[in-house]
Amino acid sequence: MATKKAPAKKPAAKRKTAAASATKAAAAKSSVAKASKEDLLHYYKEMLAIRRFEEKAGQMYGMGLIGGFCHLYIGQEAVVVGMRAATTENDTVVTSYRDHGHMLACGMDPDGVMAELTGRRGGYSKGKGGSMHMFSHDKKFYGGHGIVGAQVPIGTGIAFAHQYLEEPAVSLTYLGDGALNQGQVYESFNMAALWKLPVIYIIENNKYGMGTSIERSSAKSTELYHRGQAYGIPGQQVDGMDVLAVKEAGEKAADHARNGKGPFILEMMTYRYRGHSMSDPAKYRSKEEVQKMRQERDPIERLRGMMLDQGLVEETELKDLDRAVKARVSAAAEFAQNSPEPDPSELFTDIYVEA
Ligand SMILES: Cc1ncc(C[n+]2csc(CCOP(=O)(O)OP(=O)(O)O)c2C)c(N)n1
Ligand SMILES: [Mg+2]
Repeated sequence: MATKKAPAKKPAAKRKTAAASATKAAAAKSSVAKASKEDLLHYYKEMLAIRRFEEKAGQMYGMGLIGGFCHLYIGQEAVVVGMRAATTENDTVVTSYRDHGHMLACGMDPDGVMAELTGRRGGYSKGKGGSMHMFSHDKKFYGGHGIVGAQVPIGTGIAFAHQYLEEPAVSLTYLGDGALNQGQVYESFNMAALWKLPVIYIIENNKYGMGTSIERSSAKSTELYHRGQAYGIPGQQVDGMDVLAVKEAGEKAADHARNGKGPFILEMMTYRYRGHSMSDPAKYRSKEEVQKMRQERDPIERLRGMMLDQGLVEETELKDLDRAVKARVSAAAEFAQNSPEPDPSELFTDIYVEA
């Protein structure tokens, strides 16, 4: 029987990236002029609130008040805050286990998030879900998923629901650079493009999937925004450490998805300062690399410097804001610790939804 010969692979160097549908890197340049002082202060406060919340969570984990898995978002704050600024309250969010920042950016109550982290009754899942399992139908946050890449078909399904129900909403589906190598991501891309679903795939490229660098896990290009090319999905690479650049790119992507043009991919170039989770050997990157990123690219310091340089705010105004944010986070930690643990009778409740 004659067998079909697989076409010979071109040598890697000769294989070209036909970036036809992908717009070229980082078009978005920050422009303070486009945002009001109130807007800028709001973004600053939102990013700072996530940073302080996560620092507190890290501290409480160290004190044994939080158990199980806990993945901190420190360093990546500009991504969710910029995307939130670019979208509406009708838009839905789904993400991975690195999810506390997404919840806070969606407007979820820090008390409920911290209480869930500490396994208390006042938590979003009554203390029975923990860090990776919180949801808020009210705030349109659909998890919090521990299986790498599994949130992508879910986000695509939510986009299908938006289209089917004729809702003017976009599904913001966040995933990591590591998750992008999962097969179900590409099944989702195909369906989303085929049915022109209103979804934005936001790749948070923090350069590592646990201890594996993007260079070690990519067969060809380490630029991820053109991974939807085979399906005709446009993509853009964005400076994910610049909240204004994120907002600008997010607006463009949301406009595309909301107006029936189908999915869009945003590759956010970002960085996590802490380990993958609370246990991390930290052997896969140097301290200098982390330090350099913190010093040169930090999204909060960058916005702070920008506002001060332009004379938009006084140091004292920012200090007052810092104090208010810290006090809010302390109150959340207090609430969590004062909330009782779930009653043993709750062990088998909320497992199945009766339909
Ligand atoms: C299907 C599956 N495989 C492996 C794991 C173990 N795992 C947890 S997180 C992770 C790395 C994912 O990295 P990335 O998508 O870049 O997200 P980041 O942690 O950087 O936010 C892996 C391999 C898992 N949870 N699920
Ligand atoms: Mg990653």
